[in-house]
Amino acid sequence: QHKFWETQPVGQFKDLGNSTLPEGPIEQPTPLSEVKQEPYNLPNLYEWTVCDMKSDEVCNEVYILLTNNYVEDDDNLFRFNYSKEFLRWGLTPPGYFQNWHIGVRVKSSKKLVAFITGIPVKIRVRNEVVQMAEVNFLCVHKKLRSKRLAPVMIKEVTRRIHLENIWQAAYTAGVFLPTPVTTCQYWHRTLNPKKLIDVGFSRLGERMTMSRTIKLYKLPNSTSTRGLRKMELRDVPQVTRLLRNYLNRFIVAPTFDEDEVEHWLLPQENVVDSYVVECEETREITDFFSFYTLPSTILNNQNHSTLKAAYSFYYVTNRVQLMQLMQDALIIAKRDDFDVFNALDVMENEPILKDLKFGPGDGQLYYYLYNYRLNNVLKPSELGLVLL
Ligand code: YNC
Ligand code: MG
Repeated sequence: QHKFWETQPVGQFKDLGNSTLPEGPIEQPTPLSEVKQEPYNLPNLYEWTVCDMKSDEVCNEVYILLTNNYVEDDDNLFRFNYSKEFLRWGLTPPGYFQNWHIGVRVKSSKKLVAFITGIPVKIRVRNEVVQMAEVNFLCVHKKLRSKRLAPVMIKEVTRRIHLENIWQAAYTAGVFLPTPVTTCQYWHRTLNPKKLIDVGFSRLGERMTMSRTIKLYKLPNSTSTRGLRKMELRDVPQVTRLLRNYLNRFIVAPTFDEDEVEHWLLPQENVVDSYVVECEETREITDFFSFYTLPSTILNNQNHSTLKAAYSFYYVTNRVQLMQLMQDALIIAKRDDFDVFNALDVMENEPILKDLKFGPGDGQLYYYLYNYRLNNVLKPSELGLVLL
């Protein structure tokens, strides 16, 4: 069934529901001297390369590979189009390892044909904070598919992570593998109905006209939360405290320090946006939300070439209801010309999505942990982790 995944320290299908197995690491760390010191072998025409994402030239090569070969929806209408600035941001958080940004080139032409990345992250699972890697952006050029290159890429990134004395990882995928921690769903809130219908992202509902649809998705012109403003550098300590505290309510969630909050949440144009609610009397920050910018290329449409999508990221609610905070996020995204606002059913999202006129997407997003067993499958609402 899964010739590769059956050999890996991940929860296996045959062990599902077997509660005699202990929670936690599946395999113990080995001494670093026993970790394989040389890279795995690639087929002869190819070679490994480390991708320096701070180099404009290399970043552009990665961008081109992903733009043409990365994740598409089930109907092949759209393909993720991560921007260069986004890729650089997503891959260079505090403490990142450049040699976890792994490419494969054709030896003769030096053309970049495959990619995989890891970044370091501390993730709390119940009461245990575990140093992990987040593995993402696995991509093999369309012409090199189904040649078992992906397992070599995964083993190589694993080896380099082990060499930093890190033994666990978190990752998400649209494919079902042994075995998900939880299964999530994307929900989509239409902001620009006409365009979404034109490009086949959504359809006109039954007995709906375009003008009724436009009216249905209309939003107020201005936000309703008093004291709402863009996050600034000076907010980092307060946002860090709020977020650390808020994320404690989930079974699996990252723990961010101030440097990480600055990196992941300080607004960057066309990459990430964050807003805080500042109490007008005390000047304290009470609430906060963020979203990232991830456009998709629209494949084969005469009139439109990109879909501008916002993705709900981390947030904290205290004084303000999540429903109101998220509605303000929609209003801001609409003002900033996004076509659609997406959110997973993680954290406390699920109960508010329908009321805010989000509709469920097709396809699932599966969350996985490498070398860490959980006794039960989690509910999406028990998860406080959002990957890019
Ligand atoms: C996938 N997405 O099951 P079995 S998500 C993990 N994640 O192995 P081949 C995947 N494994 O089942 P292809 C996977 N997709 O036989 C496939 N696999 O055991 C497994 N698509 O390899 C698959 N990006 O090379 C099978 O397949 C084996 O040529 C087959 O290449 C796959 O980034 C892929 O969707 C995905 O570019 C590269 O289809 C290719 O098809 C492609 O014959 C479009 O591979 C883009 C796309 C995936 C986005 C992502 C997360 C990746 C996580 C990888 C696992 C990390 C584990 C933790 C490592 C660190 C550990 C520590 C410490
Ligand atoms: Mg392959």
